[in-house]
Amino acid sequence: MVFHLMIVGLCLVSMATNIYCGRRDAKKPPPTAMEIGTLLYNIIDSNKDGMIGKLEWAAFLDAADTDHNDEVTASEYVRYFMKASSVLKITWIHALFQLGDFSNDGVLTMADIDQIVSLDIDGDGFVSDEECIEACAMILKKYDPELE
Ligand SMILES: [Ca+2]
Ligand SMILES: [Ca+2]
Ligand SMILES: [Ca+2]
Repeated sequence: MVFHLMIVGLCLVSMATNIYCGRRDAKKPPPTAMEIGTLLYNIIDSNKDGMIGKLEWAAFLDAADTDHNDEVTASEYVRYFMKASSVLKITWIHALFQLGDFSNDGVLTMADIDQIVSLDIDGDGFVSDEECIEACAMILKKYDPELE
């Protein structure tokens, strides 16, 4: 009898611990705008060298363009990033879509990529990660004022 009570007691303790740990996980602070920008940057920087070259932009467009019409719509874009990372919110991905759509026609194409590449100040064919992530963070905060 005493033994049984001990088992029940142990079970209760372990359940309580599980619940407590679960709650603690849920309280994990949300990512900051800079962290989200970095995350998005790293997804496109496929060879992880801290720079996004034109070929990487092209590869990204190709991967996101599920119906292969050479245009990436907002929903193709959202689907691609939601698959790539589970912490991203649709609002953030939409904000970044606006940032990349330089021609403002609602789709991302190589013409937009040419514009992004033209942000490359020193002309080495790469847009620096700092500039890119800062631009991402700025627009994220504009669309989601709760972000830090
Ligand atoms: Ca790269
Ligand atoms: Ca498409
Ligand atoms: Ca466009």
